[in-house]
Amino acid sequence: GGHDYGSPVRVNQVGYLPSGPKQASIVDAAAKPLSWQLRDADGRTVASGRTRVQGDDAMSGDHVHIADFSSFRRSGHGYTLAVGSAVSYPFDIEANLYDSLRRDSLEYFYYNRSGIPIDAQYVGAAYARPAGHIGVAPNKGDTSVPCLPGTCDYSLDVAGGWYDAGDQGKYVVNGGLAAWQLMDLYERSWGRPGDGLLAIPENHNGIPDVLDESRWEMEFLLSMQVPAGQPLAGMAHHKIHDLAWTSLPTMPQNDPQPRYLHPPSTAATLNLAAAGAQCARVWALWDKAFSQRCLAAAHGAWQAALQHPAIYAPAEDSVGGGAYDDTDVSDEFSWAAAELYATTGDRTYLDHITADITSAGFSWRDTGALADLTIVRLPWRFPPARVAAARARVLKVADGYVKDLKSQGYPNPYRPADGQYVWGSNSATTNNALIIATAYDLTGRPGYRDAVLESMDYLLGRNAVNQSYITGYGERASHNEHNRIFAHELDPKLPEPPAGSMAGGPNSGLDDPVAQQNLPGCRPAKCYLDEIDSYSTNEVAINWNSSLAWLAGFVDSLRP
Ligand code: 9MR
Repeated sequence: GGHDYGSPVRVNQVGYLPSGPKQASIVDAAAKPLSWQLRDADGRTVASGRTRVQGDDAMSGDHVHIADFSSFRRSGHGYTLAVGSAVSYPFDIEANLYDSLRRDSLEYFYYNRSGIPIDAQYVGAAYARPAGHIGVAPNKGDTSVPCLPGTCDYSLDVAGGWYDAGDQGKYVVNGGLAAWQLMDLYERSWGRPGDGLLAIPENHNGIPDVLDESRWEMEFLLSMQVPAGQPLAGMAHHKIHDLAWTSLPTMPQNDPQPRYLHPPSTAATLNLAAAGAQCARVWALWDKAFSQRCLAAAHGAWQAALQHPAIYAPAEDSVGGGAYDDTDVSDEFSWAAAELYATTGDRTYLDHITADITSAGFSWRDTGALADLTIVRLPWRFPPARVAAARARVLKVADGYVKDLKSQGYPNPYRPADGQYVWGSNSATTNNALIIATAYDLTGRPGYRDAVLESMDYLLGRNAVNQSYITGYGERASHNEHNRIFAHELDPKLPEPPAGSMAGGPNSGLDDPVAQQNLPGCRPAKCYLDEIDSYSTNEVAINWNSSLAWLAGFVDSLRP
């Protein structure tokens, strides 16, 4: 209670596709349908109707009505939806609605690159900054990083990659997933639209920009592999980050902390194997030498993981960086085997593909579903019986998500069985929507497409807090994500997060003091604060934006 969420009429604050579903969610206690009016920018009523009573929404506690104006298809700007005296934020109806989001959500990665100056030519003066962590004082630098004292006696050059999130650590498990999602976006679109899409330094090198961007991370992942001749050769170090948490704001080039390689883990190693195998596949056409480097690293990682199948990153190792701990790596084995099989056709990997996609979806910790997604992405590379089974499973899981979405007052394909929203719940929304989108690619059934578009509605304002979780998109969008670089809320001289970044979203765990103080007793879908210090509800992360970028690419590709 006590929070003012503004208008009870909740819409996608960016808008709707002319040919897509167009619904609003309205918070109203009325037990009977209400009348609604769709108005154009001049205030003229262009359509009207009555709501459907959806009822009490479990995740928000709101009593919700739904207005459906899908049959209205006229493009335009500045529409509003009115119910009684309440009026929504304005929105557009446009075929190219998602054109800029697909680019902004990918350019997010350039803004977060480590080890390279961020050039005003691409990002504008406000976002330009010197290279971070290349060994120029006060940085200790990522060009020669030792292991945590007593854990090894070599140093590695692990400069480059993307900063994880609001912190400037670099982690192999979610880095592998993020790189995978960008490469999967490439594989889905067969390289279209290719070079020149993004404002990044490589945008005129004749190679699709999404591959260039994913390579920035892939090179870092490769550098995290334990060198030959060392104990645990072939394994991947779990992560590299500061010894202690730095304060906000801290620009990367000003970070004075010593940084260490943390010990290898089986999970990180299998992430490297999976992303490396996919890298070998997608780069075969563009850069043979790099493709071969990726494949060699993937092979080495796979062998090392077989030899050391149970080395886990400790949950307690969370000072100066996140733990990213995971003590079940059967799903990582399965995913890596699927990628290696898809790339090499070597039958020895087939027996290791053991994890099925389930309604639990996927995350940096649970990667089993990715095996099925790769099988249906590349059906000609897998035995037909495997493809048929994977396809049936993907459709079944997608059907469940569509049902979950439709069962709620706000259209979220994420409806956790335990009734709690996780840290980064918006990435569960986008990852589940990605699975529904895959079902659409497999079948062309409009119901899947509509559910993906409605998932975008949820992210862009048709939700319990009337909030667009994507910076720069929508009238009431997140501005204050937890971030050391774009810390405008703390220092007005610094910029806000650039457009196209996704906040983690409601988290009923309330895992930070600011959330605990301000959100006691919140219903899961309302446990969100647009405050820079609420890292457990309002952080960004590479594996969340990679999912958003995938999805934005998908919805943009629905353009006629
Ligand atoms: O995304 C991670 C989430 O699943 C975990 O519950 C959470 C706590 O361990 O950590 C999240 O990842 C954070 C990482 O540990 C450190 N960098 C910022 C990440 C996003 O908040």
